[in-house]
Amino acid sequence: RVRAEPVDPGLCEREPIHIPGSIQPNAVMVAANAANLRILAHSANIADIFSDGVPMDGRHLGEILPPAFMASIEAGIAARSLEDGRLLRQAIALAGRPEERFYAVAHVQSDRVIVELERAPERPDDFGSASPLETELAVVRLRAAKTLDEAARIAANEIRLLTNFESVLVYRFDEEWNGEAIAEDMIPDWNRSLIGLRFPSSDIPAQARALYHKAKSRFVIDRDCVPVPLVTGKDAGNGPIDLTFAQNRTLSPIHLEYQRNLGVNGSMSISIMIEGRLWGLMIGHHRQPHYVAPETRAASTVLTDAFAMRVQEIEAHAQWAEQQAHLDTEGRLVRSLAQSDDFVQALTVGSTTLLDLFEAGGAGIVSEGHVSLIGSCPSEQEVLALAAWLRDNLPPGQPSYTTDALASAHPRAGAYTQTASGLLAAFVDAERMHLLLWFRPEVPSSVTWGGDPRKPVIAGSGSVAVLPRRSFERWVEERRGVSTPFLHWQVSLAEQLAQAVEGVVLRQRRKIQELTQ
Ligand code: BLA
Repeated sequence: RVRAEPVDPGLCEREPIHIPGSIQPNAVMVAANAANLRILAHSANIADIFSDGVPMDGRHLGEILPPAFMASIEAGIAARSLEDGRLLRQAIALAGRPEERFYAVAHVQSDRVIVELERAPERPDDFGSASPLETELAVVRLRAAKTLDEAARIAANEIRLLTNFESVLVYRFDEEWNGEAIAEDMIPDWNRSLIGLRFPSSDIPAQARALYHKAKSRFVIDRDCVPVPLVTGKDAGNGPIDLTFAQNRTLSPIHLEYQRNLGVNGSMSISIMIEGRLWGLMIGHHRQPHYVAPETRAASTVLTDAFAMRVQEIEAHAQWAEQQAHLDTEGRLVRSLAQSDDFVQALTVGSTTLLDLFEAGGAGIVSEGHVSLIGSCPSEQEVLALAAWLRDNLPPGQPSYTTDALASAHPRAGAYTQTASGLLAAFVDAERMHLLLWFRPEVPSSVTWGGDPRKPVIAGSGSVAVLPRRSFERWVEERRGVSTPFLHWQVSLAEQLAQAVEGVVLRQRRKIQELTQ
């Protein structure tokens, strides 16, 4: 299988994207000491909003922000309700500028209060505006989706209507953090499609995924804007200003280069969280700069959460239905175990056998050197060699083992990939003298990548060490020696069954001891 490693994976992952030292120019930022509310840093464009603003260093936040907003900030600090990414948002007017509205966001990070003030941009036609009614209707449509694909299609469409991006993609991570665009909604005149394409994990490196796990969304208005640096005062406190939760953080220049290569200017990504895991991203693309109004940003986050909840419901229901059928089968096997002194016979002979579990092509038991096989399996010799390999190579105490590409772990399995590329093994005893095995056949498949995943970066020049790839040309990888994977619940069910077998093995042993005494 292709491992998607860049030239030096560390280079991408080491970029400290939470402390870029700059923000996007449509906002002004001030940071103050959370204990005394004295300003200790601000963005260099402070005079855009506070024309008498310089010097700011050491002034009290209350000198520049309206009393009602200050009261909410102080209450939030006291109640510790502005930490861990929780935001205070208010539309405010500033002294001396009654005709203008500013969108203000405040939060606390590392003992600092960070306040961002945003002005509506000059081109109102770029506004997508979300009404609560529209959002509600979108949630109703999402709720009606019966499958993951349908829910993803509806979500991409609704979020595009809401935000006016030219394209919205639902991007789903796999187990190795590669990702796939599983739904796409776009305007007809953009001659490009990313649906169905796979992208290597290095396109969204580990520290970015960790950040997206915490902070739920990012909006880039203009990829080519000049970042506004943060200016720190005499006493800026400990360390650089952490912008993990800042709404107007500038994004990694390497990523902006990637966007350029993709032909994207304004963009959005919203984290799709399912059961505390970063499941994917809702991605928005625009060929021109694109501003999304604050209410609309909030609405798209809500809608993305609604999508996440619907996916969780759909997946939980599908799993429940499937699990139910297997629980019945397992129940029958456990009952026949209880009535039998010969567990091999109980599990391999009769109307219900091991082969009825887990959609396997073959199943078998290894019991102290004896092999019993049903269905389509490797030979007895090969199964014995596999059992020995499992005994010798797994850490002690591990109750089971599963893979969907056996030959890449156990080279001798290369001889029988057609019958057994997938393996689920559950161990009856700690010494692994008794094993339950399920085999799945190879399912040849192809994965189409958006560019060659073996070359996610190209070497930069001068001070720039790496650049993202330029080409997103389709690159087809043929996958051999891979089966459909065994799922987590199937592994635990197999472990349970192995435990039930252990009882029978012990009973058999006692009987033999009694007879021989
Ligand atoms: C971030 N990379 C991202 C983000 C996306 C992608 C969506 C989130 C930031 C955002 O909101 O735009 C990748 N975008 C994609 C993919 C698709 C898409 C896969 O539309 C497909 C549909 N990226 C590289 C390389 C490096 C890299 C080689 O390709 C590093 C050397 C880095 N990507 C990188 C970094 C970030 C990122 C550092 C974080 C950006 C930030 O939040 O500051």
